[in-house]
Amino acid sequence: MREKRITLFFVCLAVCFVPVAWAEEHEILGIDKRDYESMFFEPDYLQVEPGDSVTFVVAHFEHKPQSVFIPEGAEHWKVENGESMTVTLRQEGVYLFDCFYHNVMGMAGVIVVGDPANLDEARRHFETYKAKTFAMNKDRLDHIWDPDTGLLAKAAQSVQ
Ligand SMILES: [Cu+2]
Repeated sequence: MREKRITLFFVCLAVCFVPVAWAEEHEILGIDKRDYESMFFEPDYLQVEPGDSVTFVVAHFEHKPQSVFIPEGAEHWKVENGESMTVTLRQEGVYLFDCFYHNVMGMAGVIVVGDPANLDEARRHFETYKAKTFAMNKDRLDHIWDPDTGLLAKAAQSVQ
């Protein structure tokens, strides 16, 4: 009896801790102003594994991070005014998010979960979105989206 209990205890322990050890937690901050930059996310690019979580941390009500483009089968998110919100990203692919209030200033970012297999579709969406949305800082995300030198191009190469 006692041995069974001890075995059960260790099985429970394993079940409890194994997923925690795998999934990583990340943070993206909404920043108002630093040096000559204002209204941006830090980091504006994250590469994570399926099952990882990302917490959007905003200092006050003036930021409202939300998903803009997501892989098929994933779920959209919208952070309430001034709240922090954690999303768990299980679906692989490229996610585009922005700030509801400051997307016009180029306050946006990208998360890649695992394999960026939907990159072509995401890029088409981003080009249209950028032309429609960004009035300022139009080149802010070029280091991510540039077809040759961008972080997404490198991410796609690394999984091939
Ligand atoms: Cu904002």
